[in-house]
Amino acid sequence: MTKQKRVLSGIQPSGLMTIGNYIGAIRQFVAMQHDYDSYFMIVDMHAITVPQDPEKLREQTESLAAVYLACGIDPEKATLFLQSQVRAHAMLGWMMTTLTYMGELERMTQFKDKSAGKESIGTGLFVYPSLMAADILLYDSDLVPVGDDQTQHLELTRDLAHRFNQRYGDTFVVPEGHFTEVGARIMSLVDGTKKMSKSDPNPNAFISLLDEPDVIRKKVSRATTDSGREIVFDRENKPEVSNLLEILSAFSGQSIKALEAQYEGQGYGAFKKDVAEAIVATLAPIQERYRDIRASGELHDVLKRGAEKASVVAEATLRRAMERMGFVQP
Ligand code: ATP
Ligand code: LTN
Repeated sequence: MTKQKRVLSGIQPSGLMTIGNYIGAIRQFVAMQHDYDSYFMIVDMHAITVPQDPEKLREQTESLAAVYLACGIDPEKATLFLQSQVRAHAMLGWMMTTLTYMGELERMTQFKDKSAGKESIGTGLFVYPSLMAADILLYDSDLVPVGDDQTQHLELTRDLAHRFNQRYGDTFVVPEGHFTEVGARIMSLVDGTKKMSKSDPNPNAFISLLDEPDVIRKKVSRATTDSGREIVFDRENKPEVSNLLEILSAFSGQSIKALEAQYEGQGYGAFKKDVAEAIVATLAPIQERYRDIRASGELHDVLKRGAEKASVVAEATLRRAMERMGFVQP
């Protein structure tokens, strides 16, 4: 029997999960857990690269763990864990930081976006990609499913793996990114040129996985659209309508081509209604499971078992890397 390939990914507990995270990330994780040896984590150490209120961080971390489970991650199939509960991330993160060049980090668009206009920028935000590289390399990950906003970070991870392997001898598996075609980048509902983001200060810009049906309907009906009438996919000239088409396609399973044909000659009103209802229908059962999981108290057990399993793999890789780099072993 050939060894199953290993998949690993992570999401920050930096706010309520959006439908962008669902389409671009979680939905893929759920599908992949059946065919791969899967590790999914909540990257709480990445979340603190911008200021977080401790109580809120704890709540958001638990909420995200429950969302993973509610969306269909099965802890019997996949290892679900908190990054901060596997200490090897901090150590390998530091080792990776020492291999990373300033110029490489200065080029990262996520850093540029998140630091723009801020006066005091934590150095953690700057070295974030080196920690992400450690997250991935610790598990000998073959595939890393992420939205296309993570392309640069993944390229750096591959470069760092090569650099380490060249300097110290073959140590790390060089991972591949795995990007979805439909929905790789869901855009903000108020600005079709900006990514939908759970940390957007304007709640009308995103739909959270836990939004009530009426809130979803309201947000979609108020979503920005251009003054034309045509429902066609044209990212350049009609970014907002294209985004809604992409969302409807992801939630209904119909191709964008088929949707364009279906809505030919119709106005935005009926189209937006269908977009909202497709989202509501998918999220209703997820929300119900979410409430059950939060009420059951099973979360801590699942996370504890996940961290134990992840630690075994991560510690073995860390030991190998430390030895190669020249640390004295106990
Ligand atoms: P933040 O606002 O805190 O930066 P985020 O909403 O961008 O958060 P992350 O935690 O950075 O989300 O990302 C989790 C996963 O979801 C990643 O794989 C990312 O690529 C994916 N993702 C995030 N936003 C979108 C989006 N708008 N469309 C598709 N995928 C997305
Ligand atoms: N940077 C990613 C989150 C992240 C991640 C990872 C994703 C941190 N470590 C390891 C995949 C693998 C983001 O902002 N979406």
